[in-house]
Amino acid sequence: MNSEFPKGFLWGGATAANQIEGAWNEGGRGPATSDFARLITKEIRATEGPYDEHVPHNAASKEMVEDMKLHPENWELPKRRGIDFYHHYKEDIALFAEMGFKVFRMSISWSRIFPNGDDDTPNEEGLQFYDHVFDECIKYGIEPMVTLSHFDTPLHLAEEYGGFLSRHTVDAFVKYVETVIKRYKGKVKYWLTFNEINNVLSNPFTSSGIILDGAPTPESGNNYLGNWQLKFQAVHNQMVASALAVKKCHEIDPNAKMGNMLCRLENYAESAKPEDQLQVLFEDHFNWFFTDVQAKGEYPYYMQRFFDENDIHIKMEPDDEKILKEGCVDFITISYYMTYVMRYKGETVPKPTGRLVSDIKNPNLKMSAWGWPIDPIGFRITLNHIYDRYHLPIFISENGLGAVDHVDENGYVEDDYRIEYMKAHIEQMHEAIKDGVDVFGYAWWGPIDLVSSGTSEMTKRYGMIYVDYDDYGKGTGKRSKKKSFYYYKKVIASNGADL
Ligand code: P53
Repeated sequence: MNSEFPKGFLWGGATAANQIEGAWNEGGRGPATSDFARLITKEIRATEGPYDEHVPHNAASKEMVEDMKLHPENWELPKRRGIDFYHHYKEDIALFAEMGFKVFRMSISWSRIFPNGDDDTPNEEGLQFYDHVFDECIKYGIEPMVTLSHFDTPLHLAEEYGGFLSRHTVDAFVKYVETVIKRYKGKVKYWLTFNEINNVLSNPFTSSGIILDGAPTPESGNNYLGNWQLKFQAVHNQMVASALAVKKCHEIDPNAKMGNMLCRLENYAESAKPEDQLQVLFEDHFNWFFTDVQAKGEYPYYMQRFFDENDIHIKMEPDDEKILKEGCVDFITISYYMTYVMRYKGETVPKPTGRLVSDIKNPNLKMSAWGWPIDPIGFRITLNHIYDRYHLPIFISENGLGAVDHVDENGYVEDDYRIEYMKAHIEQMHEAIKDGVDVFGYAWWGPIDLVSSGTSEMTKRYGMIYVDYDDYGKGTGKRSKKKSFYYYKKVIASNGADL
């Protein structure tokens, strides 16, 4: 068997506008929900509980948003700063090119194009910024892959319309999509609709623009994040928006392709008890559901019982089912970070947890400093499951390790732990390809250090390029190459043969 990856394999890295750009109020950009995501440090997690359990992921209530507007000095809001990619994109893309990137996954900030999300005309300065970014990529032969919405709904749509709870937001999204696909036709061939669409369940604020009443408390935990009726309605509207985006893409640019993006949760049973395995099935359904609709174009049979027994009623417009059928994605993308352990909860009908990290530890796996289990073999398993289910080409839109890096006296980071993680995951991805799974590319999450999505920390670094900023935006912003930079460069140069 060939030790290389398939010819033309798209090696590269992935980012998101709200975690890198900064310049949140420059160039005519309007505010987005991500500008109201607060820093959640280790100290805050220690007093308020792990962020995914007690401090809801990226949540902001009406009261918090108001206070952040009136007293921004009282809040630490790192996504407003990002890593200042807005002013450094040339330098950063040159470094990606030096590593040999074939693909750069990034997102467009919707409120840079339409400051309120639903303005009559687009903001030309915002459109020009992305023209420059794409031109820079193309100059080096790097294919841009662009996420249309990555956890940064325009704030105006969130405040006035409840974000994706309203069809007004769907219409505004479609107009935005039409605008950017027309503008960047010929430059962008790969598009993705909603980043980790399933994270609506745990992250309704930044993801879907749903602002809830009342501040989260340790007691309220994830319940604070709204009821299922609300969230599944927003999900439905986003599914329709996603299908309409696929249709627009095909109409406007027949050479372009549109993919989904699922945060893949691969689940293991805690024991060989059938009940634990049943729990795996339940949890799997809540994860597959999103891709089943986006790739197969209809609601899967298993959701009906969940909806019926939980009194969930999805309001559909007359054409919705037709739109979903006609707007199936061309390829599948996933983020893969870890696996989850399931124990039976005694329910006949499942309840989605909306958890981001498993509450049951897997004793067989090591964990990252943020408690994320490291499971390369799970990656091979998950790729086989996906291909078996959809038979569509797969792109890995995210995989990576968040870690604390130490800069030595020479200003160098020897991140062998990151290299080890990368090597193990690439090896297992290769095994999956040998199994017959059609994987056409791999994007490392955060090839350059960026602001964390979940906690807004800079301390949680993913990069092969170090960025000299701390959690509070202090530092020079200087970029430097870590040991993993040279490793990834070698991997790409050998098309995966030299690991
Ligand atoms: P951070 C949780 C679990 C898995 C993926 O996450 C997740 C999250 C959200 O925290 O999100 C994706 O920065 C997301 C990226 C994000 C990345 O994973 O919390 O698409 O925006 O940065 C890593 O460590």
